Amino acid sequence: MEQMNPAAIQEVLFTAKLPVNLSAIADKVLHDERITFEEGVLLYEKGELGFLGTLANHVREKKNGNTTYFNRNFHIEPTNVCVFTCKFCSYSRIYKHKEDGWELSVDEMLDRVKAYDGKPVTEVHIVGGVHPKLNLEFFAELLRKIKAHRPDLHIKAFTAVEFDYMFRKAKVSIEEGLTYLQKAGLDSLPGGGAEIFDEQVRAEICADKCTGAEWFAIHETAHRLGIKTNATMLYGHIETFHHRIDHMDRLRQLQERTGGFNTFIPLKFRNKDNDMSNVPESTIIEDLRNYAVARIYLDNFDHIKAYWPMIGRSTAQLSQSFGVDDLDGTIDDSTKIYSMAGAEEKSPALSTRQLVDLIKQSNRTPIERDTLYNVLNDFSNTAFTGEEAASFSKN
Ligand code: V47
Ligand code: SF4
Repeated sequence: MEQMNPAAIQEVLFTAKLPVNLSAIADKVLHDERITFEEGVLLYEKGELGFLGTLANHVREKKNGNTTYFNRNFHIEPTNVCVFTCKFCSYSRIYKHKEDGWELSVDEMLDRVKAYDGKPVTEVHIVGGVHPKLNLEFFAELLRKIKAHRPDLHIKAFTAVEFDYMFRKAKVSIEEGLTYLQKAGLDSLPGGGAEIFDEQVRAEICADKCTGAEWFAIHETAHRLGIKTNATMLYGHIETFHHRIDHMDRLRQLQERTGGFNTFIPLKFRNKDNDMSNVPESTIIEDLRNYAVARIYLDNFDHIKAYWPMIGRSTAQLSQSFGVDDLDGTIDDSTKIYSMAGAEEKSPALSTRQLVDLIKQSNRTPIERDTLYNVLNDFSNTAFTGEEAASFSKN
């Protein structure tokens, strides 16, 4: 796919007879200038899908060319028991039906890791509920055992919400807690728990868990310790466009200071079986517009990731023309947090071959990355045949 030059894009946009303020924003984006908070809100309010996609695709291709990244990972969810009561959560079981709660021991989780022995996965993603009985030492032991078993497996683990609770209970500072877990084997942090940073929205949808400021304190400390992190945004519920830009603006500011974020992951709110089931879900058009605005606004983030189990395979394909350059991983079918909330993919497993095909069908170049975006394999010319197809598709 060949990239159009900024002048050609400008001409196309000009013939579309844009309002003056939108064409001024287009001009800035095409000349690599940062857009303001107000301009971000205006993009959400006035930007048509095609307009936003054209600009976002320009930024995406400038940063990442035609590449779409993926990684080979698997998820472990230690427990779905949680002391918190986020209204959007379909997964936590402490206040609801405790009988379908689960809680894995360290050895059970190690067995899940061992199930991938000999398979070409590079990352384990560990996130779960906040169980009142599991503590810092339990998780440190888990990390140590995983590293002892498979030292090259990157461990991306625990949201700021889990850390906040763990460190308070252990009466250690964020720096002490993260350093301790880093020594035990923690490599990077996923982006969960961010939701929407605005204090009033948080009070409405997740009043009792860590605040936005606490989320930032954990991510900033991680960056200072050399630990890369991700950032998410749960969108499409009660928040306004202003709240979304405020969320991204806070992230853009921290990224400016530390450069410690790997990727931004918009998470579409799903409304099945939770206390916000009365809130309608966003349309696919809004999902694509949201990826595009994120790509344009977060000019200091290298990557925008679409979490395909949440939005489904077809939207994941489309998203690659609206700023997305990363489709997360092959994962497996053990991830419950989304399927329980009504996500598109009930059993979200994609083999490497299926993920590669999905990217190729979108005319993008499939590149396997590790967690830190080092390139591992270019799959553009890989023919999956016979035994190779079978072995690749195992994870
Ligand atoms: O913080 C919970 C979200 C997040 C719902 O860093 C929901 O690579 C939609 O952060 N509808 C946890 N979303 C998962 C997470 C994540 C996922 C994939 C990749 C990475 C990464 C991180 O899940 C929570 C919350 O925002 N969530 N319930 C729901 N009903
Ligand atoms: Fe607990 Fe996380 Fe669900 Fe909130 S989103 S209730 S913190 S599991």
